[in-house]
Amino acid sequence: MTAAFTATRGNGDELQETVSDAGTRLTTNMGIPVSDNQNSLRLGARGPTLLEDFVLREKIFHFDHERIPERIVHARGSVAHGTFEVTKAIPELTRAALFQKAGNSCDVFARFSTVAGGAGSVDTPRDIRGFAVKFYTPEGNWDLVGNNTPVFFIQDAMKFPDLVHSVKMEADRGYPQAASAHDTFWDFVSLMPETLHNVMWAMSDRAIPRSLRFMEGFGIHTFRMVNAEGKSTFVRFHWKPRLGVQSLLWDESAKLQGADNDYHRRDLFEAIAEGGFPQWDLGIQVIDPAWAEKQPYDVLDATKLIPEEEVPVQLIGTMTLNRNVDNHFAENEQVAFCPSNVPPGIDFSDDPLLQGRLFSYLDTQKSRLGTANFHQIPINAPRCPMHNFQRDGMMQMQIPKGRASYEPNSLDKAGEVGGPRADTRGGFITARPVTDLGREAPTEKLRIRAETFADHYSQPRMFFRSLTDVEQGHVVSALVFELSKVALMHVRETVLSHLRNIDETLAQRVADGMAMALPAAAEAAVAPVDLPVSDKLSILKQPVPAPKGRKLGILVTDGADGAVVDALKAAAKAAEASVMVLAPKVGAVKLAGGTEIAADAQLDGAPSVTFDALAVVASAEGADQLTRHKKALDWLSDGFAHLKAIAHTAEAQPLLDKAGVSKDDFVLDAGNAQGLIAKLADRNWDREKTIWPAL
Ligand code: HDD
Repeated sequence: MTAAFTATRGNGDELQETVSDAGTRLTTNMGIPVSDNQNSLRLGARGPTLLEDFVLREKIFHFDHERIPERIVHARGSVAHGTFEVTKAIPELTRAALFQKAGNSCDVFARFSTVAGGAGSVDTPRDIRGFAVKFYTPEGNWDLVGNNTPVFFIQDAMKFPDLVHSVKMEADRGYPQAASAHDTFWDFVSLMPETLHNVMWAMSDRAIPRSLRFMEGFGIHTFRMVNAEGKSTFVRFHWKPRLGVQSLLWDESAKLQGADNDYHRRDLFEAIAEGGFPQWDLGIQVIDPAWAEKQPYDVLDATKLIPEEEVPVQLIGTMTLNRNVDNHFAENEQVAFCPSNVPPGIDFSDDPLLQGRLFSYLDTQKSRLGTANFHQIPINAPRCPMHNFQRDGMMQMQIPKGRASYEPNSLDKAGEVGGPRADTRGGFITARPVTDLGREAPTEKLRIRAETFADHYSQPRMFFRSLTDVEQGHVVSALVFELSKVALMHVRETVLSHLRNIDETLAQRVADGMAMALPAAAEAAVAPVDLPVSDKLSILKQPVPAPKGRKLGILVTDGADGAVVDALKAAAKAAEASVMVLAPKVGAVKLAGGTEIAADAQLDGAPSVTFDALAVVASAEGADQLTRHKKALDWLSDGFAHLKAIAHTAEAQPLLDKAGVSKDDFVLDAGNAQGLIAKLADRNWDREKTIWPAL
């Protein structure tokens, strides 16, 4: 076995990160050569298997232990390696070495996840997405463990186990998997109005992203940056995708769960494999304490966002994901994120949710990875020098030399290696407690929730009212869908009573959607106020993103015009979009003129939900055959219902008619390749009104 060493500890010792088995001899784990990997050792050709067979026993023993406990939340994740480059130095805010100079860079490892489902669940349920990034900085690892929404469900870590128990599969029946549309989640929501803001985001299009590449990320909590003089500044972190933000439609995301369980994981992997490296800009909102003091909410409250219109996001760096993992288990399953990993210059705030997280992650990694030495697993190991006196433990991979395993020691005076010493200037110094958010310095030990955290309705109202009519309609439909699955009537009613405090029309529409009467409004601890709308919270108020990174599906039949296919492919390529050609049979399509081309996929295996826009390049005969092909009709009628652009040859018209595709601005001639590509990242929202009943 040959080993390629890539991660160094900087002390001369190298970590084995990747192994290549190419051209090697098969051995047991102890290196004993194996002569036969097909047959166990038995007495005679048909006799009993022998206990003596150490090759079989070791192989089965290892297999029996191949799994580690899955994460209690965020079990299903997709990962990639990349780099982070600083685009704006911010020494005035932080002493972190990484941010001292524009152009500084470090390796990163990103993991995106769904929250509620198990590791083997689907990619496109309605759910919040995790957005965790490990920066291997020159001063140790910084883990920014965020989500794709700027707020969280609860204000205090004390409630996290309850929140998670309520949303996971119900305890007695073991279902539903990866879904919030059930009694226990909504029961919890109905009793905990602080959840409502994140619930509104979860019911919006944000919770069904088009893919991981089209999501924003948020650090959520207010963090602190500390400069070389020890001055601390409160900040919030944002990730802005270069490809823009886009979501699926609910029907599309539900159908994708059957069409491609791995839709998001595949999308990320393929984009990187094909060189379409996704990028996000990292931004910060710098919070002025005097401004914070005047707000009707507390910036230490993780259920509140800070509108970008009020505090603009300043971009400070760019992440580029450019390398797929070599091994899903070694990297995705074994990566251990801990919000407590911060380099000098980045620090925590007193947000009570964040404070609880500082304990939970370190603790959970020990139970997932089985040893306090999980930091030595290559994906978790820092890429800078790491020296201390922590010793031993299960799965210790290092062999520390010498007898200095304690400090202070004076062994160096006797010519021995005395080991590392604390760096009083360069080391991490916890920021002094601050009262500069205008709040009182803590004096008593109290088990209470601050009064400044008490308004649970104003920001959900702001979020809802910041959306376009189309987006508001989606929130209403999602609430009706989820609450209709709630069997406990009193829970439905209590949720409606909270919705009234968010927005009366919202509550009325949801009640109407369930044919229920509106109950009295819930009693609010603090009466909600009308905050200014924030256009940045809406996806559809932003300009339509470029077609880059999107996917066009071209359905081709025998006798089709190859020049039209080529023109569509060329236009997509020029726009850095990808193309898949599909045909009724994958092996070959005979184009007009007799040329044969192979398709990339069979029609049955590539439903239109997996594409951003569609084209049908068919001959009259080919189109006629497809009018009797259920999958071809579904392909088009789904694409039309999902508001996608559809280009087609004139010969395909009977097929479109049968599939119920009627003429509109997004139904184009297949010869208009540029027109189609221009609509690749867009949807025809006007069409929605004619297809989906408004609630
Ligand atoms: Fe958490 C995992 C994000 C609150 C306890 N969380 C986890 C992951 C993400 C988040 C992205 C997956 C990490 C990975 O990819 O390995 N969590 C958040 C955000 C929160 C949050 C954005 C609020 C702002 N979490 C939170 C609280 C607690 C936890 C309040 C407990 C007190 N989270 C965990 C955990 C997990 C986890 C149980 C499960 C697996 C893991 O940590 O490594 O410890």
